[in-house]
Amino acid sequence: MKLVSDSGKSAFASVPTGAFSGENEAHSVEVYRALENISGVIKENIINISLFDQERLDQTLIALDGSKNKSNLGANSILAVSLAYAKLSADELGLPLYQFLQKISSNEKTNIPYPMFNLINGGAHSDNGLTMQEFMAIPVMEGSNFATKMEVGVKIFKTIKSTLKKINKSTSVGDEGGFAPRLNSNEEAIEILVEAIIESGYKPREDIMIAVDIAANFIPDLSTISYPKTPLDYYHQLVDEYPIEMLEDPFHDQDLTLWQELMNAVGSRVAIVGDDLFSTNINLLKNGVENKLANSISIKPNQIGTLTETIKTINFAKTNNISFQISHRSGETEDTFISDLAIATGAKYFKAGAPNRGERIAKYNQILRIEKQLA
Ligand code: 2PG
Ligand code: MG
Repeated sequence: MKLVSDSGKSAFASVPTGAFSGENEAHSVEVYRALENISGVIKENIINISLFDQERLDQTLIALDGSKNKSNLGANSILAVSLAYAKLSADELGLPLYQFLQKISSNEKTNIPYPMFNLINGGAHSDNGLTMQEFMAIPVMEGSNFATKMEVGVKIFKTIKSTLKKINKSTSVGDEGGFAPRLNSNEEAIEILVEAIIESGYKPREDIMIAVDIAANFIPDLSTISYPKTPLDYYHQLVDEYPIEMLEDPFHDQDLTLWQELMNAVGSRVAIVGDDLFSTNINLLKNGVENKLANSISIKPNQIGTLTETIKTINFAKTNNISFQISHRSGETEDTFISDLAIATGAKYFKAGAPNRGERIAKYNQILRIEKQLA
């Protein structure tokens, strides 16, 4: 959608969608309805709001919707307006978007995050039968900039492609641009990743860490992947055996005791990320902090529906020592807002899929551009 200011400047925003939306997420509506809502009732109610007051705009949108989960107007219509308004405000002030976002999130220091390259796709993002959803490489080499990390990601991506060719597996890709071969197990996917890291000339653990998004809500019975071990023991073993830095959504979001047990077992060694568990919702995160469910959160603006609420959740995470990744969705557009948001808020990680396919590359490229400006 496009927002125009009195001075004639304009800003565009487009918003993504997930393969499945978690139950706790804000609800989106059909695209045609979202567009109708924007050009109808939303336009009527925001036309007199001046720029630079993000909180006022977002509160107006929330009140206008009136539901608990943005299901009346749709989180997609609301977020698009919220993001376009931020872009337009930045432009009117003559600021790059990340600087404007840094200001409104009251963040003192920008940060260039670690990229999380999703190199093997499974779960709901492919039809290869892999139960876990994402197998990611995180270049962590001391002293390397984002540009170098990008090259490393591309190199490992290419190595996986030749490995798969050698073993006669498909090299077609899944929703997030990573390969989606039929493999025998989740461990086989992790092993291919580890081998590719070594073959590309890097040291697992020292240079590259691995993140796994289990997306457990979409695996009806977790013991099918962990058998003969319990899921808890199975994760413990994975962390012992492989250079794993992060386990995302390891359990269903109802099984809170298991989250706590995993935190007790390996929380000091790995990031345990609540994605569907928290859905970028500050109240769910508060409960997570109180009950020690996780030590990390995935931030996706469209899970909550406005920029103001997204920033509030981020700031709450920061004050409570919860690390965070800014994340894309499986169904993405070419919009690069999240790249600016990650740098502006000081995110530790940035997850935008494989270094492949335009909608993912666009986001990594925007980080590269800002890195250059900051240098
Ligand atoms: C996730 C996201 C992004 P989806 O689970 O972390 O990778 O997937 O957008 O399909 O929810
Ligand atoms: Mg996830």
